[in-house]
Amino acid sequence: MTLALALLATAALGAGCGRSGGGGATAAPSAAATAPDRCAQLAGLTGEVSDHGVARASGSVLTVEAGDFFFAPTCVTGVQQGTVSVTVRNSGRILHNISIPDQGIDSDIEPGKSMIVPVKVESASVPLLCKYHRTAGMVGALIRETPPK
Ligand SMILES: [Cu+2]
Repeated sequence: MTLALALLATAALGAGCGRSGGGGATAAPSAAATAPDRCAQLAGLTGEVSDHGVARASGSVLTVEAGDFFFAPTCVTGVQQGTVSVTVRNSGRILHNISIPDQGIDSDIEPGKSMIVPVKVESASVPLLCKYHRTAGMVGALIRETPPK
């Protein structure tokens, strides 16, 4: 199932690069359809991903919304290397959590509250998750700025 979706995603991305997209073949808006695939692929996210899009970091200010049951944006691209401060705001109606196990980050966030989490961005992609709703696809990632070649 997951593999099939990934293959579909790849095919959709390939089609999106050309201008041949006739539209109407699928009900989903093309932007929404391609962004999550790209996000999951870039970040190497596996399993269920409740995708709420890709957004670029604006300087060192990163804000991620934790909703029921997703992170939005799900992938933040262009994140500076080093330690960044990520503001996670729980816009949902229930308790959520921001966890980055590799970095010992595991913080609960009450509904309506925000939390600023210092995150080390060294690798190309730093996956994050809500430990309570991971299986519901409440995952995301910070994707490092690609160094100029
Ligand atoms: Cu959650």
